[in-house]
Amino acid sequence: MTGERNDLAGIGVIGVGGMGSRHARNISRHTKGAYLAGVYDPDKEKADKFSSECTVFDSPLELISNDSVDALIVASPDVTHIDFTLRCLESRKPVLCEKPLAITAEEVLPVIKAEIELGSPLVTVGFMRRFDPPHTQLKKVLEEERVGNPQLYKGIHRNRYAPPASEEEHFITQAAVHDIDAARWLLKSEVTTVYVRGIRVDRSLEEGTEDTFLITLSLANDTLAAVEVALSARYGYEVTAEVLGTSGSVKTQVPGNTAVRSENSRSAGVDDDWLERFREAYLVEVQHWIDHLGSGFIEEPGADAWDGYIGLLVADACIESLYSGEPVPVDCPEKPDIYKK
Ligand code: ISE
Repeated sequence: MTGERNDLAGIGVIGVGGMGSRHARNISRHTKGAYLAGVYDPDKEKADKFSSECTVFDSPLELISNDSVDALIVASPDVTHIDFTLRCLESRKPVLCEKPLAITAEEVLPVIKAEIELGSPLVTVGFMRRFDPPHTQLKKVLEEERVGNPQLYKGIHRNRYAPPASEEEHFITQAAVHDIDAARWLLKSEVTTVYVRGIRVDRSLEEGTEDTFLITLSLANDTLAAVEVALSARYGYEVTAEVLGTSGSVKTQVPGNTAVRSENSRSAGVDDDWLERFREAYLVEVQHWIDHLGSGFIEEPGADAWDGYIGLLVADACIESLYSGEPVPVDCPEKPDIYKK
């Protein structure tokens, strides 16, 4: 490692809003094998909160190129993800980029080209459900064939309030992209057709802006996925996954929400947001990333740039279906060899 502490990887974080701050604090306080070498955020007040723990850089490019930084986490606004990721590849530094990797699939192609030229993946995409214990336990049940062959994935993805996106297509790329990746990952197949319908639940949103979606995915191995993405659920934040197999079904169980009985009633807590619900997943994800940082490459990425690309290819089709009201086919290209795990 070129980091200042030879035995530890120096990690830089670009963007220290809610998500980036969580990554930075996980690196700085809760992981092994790495230290927080630097942060950048255009909001100096947010960045300066880390001035006692690391160098606060005045520019993202200075952070990326600094010798004390071995690898980077990109947690800046979605529209900046692809450019910062490409900059990290130019410096041959592994990068964990928050989802979505870009706004459209086409924007990801230069990253795929760059990694093929480099000869190995350097990019990991932050599909953290792949590290979420309720999801990994469900995946293990499927791999042990305890419910037969998977046939149908059903997902619920509810936010309290719609994320700060202006149009519904951003809701698809910012939120539903998780469910698309979960369906591909759990059913181990590629999407061939999408059908998406939407409604507006939050009446304070502009008329015509939809915040609640039903997404149906058909996959190449004749399996199906049905996902509800409800971004104005108000009561709390919930993500669940269930897979029906040929001899049973398996469903995620969310730990931690105690059941309270009092005054002739029973209640259980519901998480407030993704930072709370996926607290452990983010930690497991970043520790896995650190453990697999090679010099100039990443072994066994959780989700790689190809997953980021295909997720956006499906998201593009979901947006087209949402607006057309028709099913839309998805033509997933052949996976390049460097992404074949
Ligand atoms: C946010 O960026 C996330 O990644 C959350 O997992 C998702 O539930 C939320 O809708 C997104 O805005």
